[in-house]
Amino acid sequence: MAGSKRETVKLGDEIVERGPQGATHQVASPGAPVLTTQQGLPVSDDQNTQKAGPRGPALLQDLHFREKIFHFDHERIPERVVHARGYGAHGYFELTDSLADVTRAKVLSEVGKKTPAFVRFSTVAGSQGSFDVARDVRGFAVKLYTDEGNWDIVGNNIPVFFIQDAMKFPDMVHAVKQEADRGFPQAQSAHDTFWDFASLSPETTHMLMWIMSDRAIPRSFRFMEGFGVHSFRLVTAEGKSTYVKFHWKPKLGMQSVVWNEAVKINGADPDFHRRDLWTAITNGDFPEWELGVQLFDDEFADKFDFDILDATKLIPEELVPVRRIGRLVLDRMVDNFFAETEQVAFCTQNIVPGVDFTNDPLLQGRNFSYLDTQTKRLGGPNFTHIPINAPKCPFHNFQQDGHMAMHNPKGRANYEPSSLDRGPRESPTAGYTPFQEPLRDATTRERGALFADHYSQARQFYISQTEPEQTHIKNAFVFELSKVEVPAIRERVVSHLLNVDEMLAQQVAQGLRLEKIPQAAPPARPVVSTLPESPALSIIKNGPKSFAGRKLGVLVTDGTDATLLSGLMKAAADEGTLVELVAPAVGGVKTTDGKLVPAGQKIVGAPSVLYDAVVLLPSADGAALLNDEATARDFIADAFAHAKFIAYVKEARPLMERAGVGPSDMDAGFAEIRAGGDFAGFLTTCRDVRFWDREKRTHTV
Ligand code: HDD
Repeated sequence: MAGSKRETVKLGDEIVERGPQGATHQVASPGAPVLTTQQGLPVSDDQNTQKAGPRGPALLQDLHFREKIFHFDHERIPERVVHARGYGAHGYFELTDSLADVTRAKVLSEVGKKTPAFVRFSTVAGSQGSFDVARDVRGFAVKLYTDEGNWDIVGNNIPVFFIQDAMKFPDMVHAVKQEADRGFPQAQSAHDTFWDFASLSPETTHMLMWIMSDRAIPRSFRFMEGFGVHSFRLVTAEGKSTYVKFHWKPKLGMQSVVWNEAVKINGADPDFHRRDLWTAITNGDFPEWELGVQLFDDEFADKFDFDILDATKLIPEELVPVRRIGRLVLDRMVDNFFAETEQVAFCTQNIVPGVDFTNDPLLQGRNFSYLDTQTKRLGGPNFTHIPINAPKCPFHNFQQDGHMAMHNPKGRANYEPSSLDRGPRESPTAGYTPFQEPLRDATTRERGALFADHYSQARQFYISQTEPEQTHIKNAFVFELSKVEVPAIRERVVSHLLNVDEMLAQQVAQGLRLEKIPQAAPPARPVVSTLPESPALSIIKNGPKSFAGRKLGVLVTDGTDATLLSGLMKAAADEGTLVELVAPAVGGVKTTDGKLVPAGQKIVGAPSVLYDAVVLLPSADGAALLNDEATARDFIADAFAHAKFIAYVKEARPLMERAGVGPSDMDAGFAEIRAGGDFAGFLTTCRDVRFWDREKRTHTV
């Protein structure tokens, strides 16, 4: 057949096979599989449709073409209505401290046991193809494949939520997503409808403080906390309940980017967070979190200033310490993104015996929504048959049929009780029994009285931040509200902020140039202004203890000092820091020892926003070559503006001046590296992540 004739040709340094139509293939290795249709029919030609003659019309009888295009046409499934953009990885959970005294859940009782896990991180508002570093909450959804069934902790990187009652979820999501008429903005809360809804819903105030903080622009999934958000219950075999809040604490400490960086990262690398997780795991640098629990009883719940059923409130760690009971390690990327990350179906209703729900009205609404949405998204009730969703423990039931049924009951009796086959039976002892909570009240749509306090914890969050963090919150409000077109909405937000912190409200009003400060919104309950600072709420106070897992961007040119470069590589390896060489060409640079050192990036594609700190190691000639390269100047100017630590050799100084960083700008965030340079000292300084004092000089409006 004409279509299958092949000849061998040389392409670059490779020998390849070329078909008559010009497409080239690697030379087939012996025993390589033959391409087939989905029915297993071997394919002779995958390049050309069947036609009536070489120039003739295509023939409908081409079954291979029809099957291929039909399948392609059906490749997409509905994206998640929220959390559409996400990234998942496999790993395990290992219990280090038993909770057997408060729960019958085996996964929380057997110390040392490793339970397989799958985690999906996500942004909330953006579509699947949006960018990673949006200002947004991050989803932190964990599926634990326990011996007693799948347990999903479907949480976020922020411990509180926008709303108190699931009834408001569709409104809140409609408001934050693209506006209904114009279909934009994408993956942003900085627009009228979001702030309109938020400013008319004072219960959002606490969450607004969090999403205007740097928590909403994490440096990486690896550097953020996770929270189960709601109060759940742990229950013993005897039916005794203890309330619990779940926390995931990152081993690497917390770290965020700054807003101007986020804006630029999204252009330079929209997959910044995905790439980070992929790189870390494929390099064997497995990210890890500790599972922490806050345990408390009814007596605490009754005395607490807030309702523990209200998901807009948290329990300060200083009041109920977080007990660390296990570790979650992510050590394997998926084999196929669609099969696993896209098809994974988290459901808050997936719990195990010994874990139970509370009457939190947000949680109870979620328990309906997740199952429902998977049916739509994954096409039917058998989404649990997809390998990523199937339990890893034995499971038996009489549910049958439906689209794509993969696990089908065997035998005659597909029901119980039955006397015909010895099928699965219920177990009053092993089975899940709901916590027996007495029901007291008459049917109502009211909320608990304490739910009406919307400002006290918002204030507590704000006063717990360091000065740079407070400035970032203020700047974020000003940025977002400056994108809001309706002045009344801007004023309404300020009227709520007056109940949080008067100075903050004034600064935001000033940043927006409001002519007069509006009146404070009347609080539905008096604001408790005596809540003490909670250091656990600050990122900077809980930052890294080392520079491990972070990335250095090193500007090199021909003539870069080979000894300095190898000293830097060694110091970075000792600290566990990744190094990426940024050069005029990706092929690399010739260092002083005459060797060609390959680069990781060409300067035009590697702005310094992609790195946690930078090192400028050009030769004098190399620096002169870059003098008129705008991206090289931006590299330095941005590193300076983003308060990064900068190490440099004296040869870099003219280029630094050209970038607007002269001798009078050199602060303690700079380190000059001389012959035999001390990179270890520089990397120790980098543990502080940024030289925050500089920000006051670089961001003045
Ligand atoms: Fe939700 C997805 C987290 C409230 C309805 N939610 C979803 C995901 C996360 C969260 C992490 C993505 C899971 C994945 O990676 O597949 N959601 C939360 C948290 C909430 C919350 C922490 C408040 C504490 N969610 C919430 C409410 C409702 C939903 C109140 C509806 C009443 N959420 C959904 C959903 C999604 C979802 C529509 C979309 C895709 C999916 O479930 O699988 O059912």
